[in-house]
Amino acid sequence: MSTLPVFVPVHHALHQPRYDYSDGLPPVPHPECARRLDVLLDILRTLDPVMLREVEDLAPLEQLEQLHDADYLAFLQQIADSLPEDADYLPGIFRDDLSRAPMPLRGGMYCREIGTPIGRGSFTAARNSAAAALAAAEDVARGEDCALALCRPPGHHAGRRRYGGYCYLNNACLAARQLGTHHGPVAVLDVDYHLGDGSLEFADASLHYWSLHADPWTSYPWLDAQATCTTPHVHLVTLPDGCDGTTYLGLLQQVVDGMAESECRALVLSLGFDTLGTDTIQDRPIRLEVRHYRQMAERIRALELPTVIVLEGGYHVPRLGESMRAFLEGWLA
Ligand code: OKP
Ligand code: ZN
Repeated sequence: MSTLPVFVPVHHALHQPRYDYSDGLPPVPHPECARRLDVLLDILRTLDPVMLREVEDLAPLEQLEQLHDADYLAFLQQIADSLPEDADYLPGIFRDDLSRAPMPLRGGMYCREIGTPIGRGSFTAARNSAAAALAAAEDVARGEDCALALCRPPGHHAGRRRYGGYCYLNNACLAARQLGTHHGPVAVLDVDYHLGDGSLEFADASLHYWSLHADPWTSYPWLDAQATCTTPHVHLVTLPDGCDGTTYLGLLQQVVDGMAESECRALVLSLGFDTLGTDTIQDRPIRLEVRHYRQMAERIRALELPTVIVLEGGYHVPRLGESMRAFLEGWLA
């Protein structure tokens, strides 16, 4: 059994959003908490094949600009720098173009929803999270068959000039672009509960997007995915309400078979554990159990593609560690 490098963004706790306003008032304590990574690290330290690698650097702005617009990145940097220590920033008005407005209003042209506040450390943490994904991609580009990045904050809802869904920078697509320069077309497979509407924006001939997700019309990100998706190279599977492990694994197998037929020779896996039946983030029920993550991993591993695994969601903190353990038991078997 080979060792698995696991990249940890050591500055993630600089990002501590206090409240999630996305379901209205009163807000709830923010589910995308630093504790998520603490419990994952607790379990990973007990696993023999895992080699933890701390990432201290921040993804360079020039590299981020290959995916995100420069004015968007400058906004994130400037608004974060302007904030006092304990503030959570949300824009007060939402329009397509606020480029002449004062900085505190400009967020309204980049922000998708009010569940994703910006704090003083958020952009630093997001760049550190992106750096972890890039470090994992570099390892795989150099010949490692798999590397895992414990990205926090997550990334799959972040678009070219949009943040939301707890995401600021698209870690998975950054990794895919990095990998693509070495491997040709890269598949991004997204098994997070939510459709990655940010990743969808980056799909093209060199980045194919495959996703299984709860109905995006009746759960976050609340959109008509087929209409949104204008490019080919996108394969979307909507999970039925109440979907159990058996149904899920059957649908996953169809996706995996399709990927095997595709020309992709490398994989970025957007791994979210919010498909777990007990995760209260869910708008519609998807009922996976911890043991199903093992089978999920076995099926994806069977593709035998060089793989970068990037953490996305998963908010039932007491079950997060065992979910990751089950996944890695399947992956490393
Ligand atoms: C981010 B990721 C549900 C509120 C949902 C946004 C969820 C973002 C999920 N009642 N708010 O894909 O895990
Ligand atoms: Zn999610």
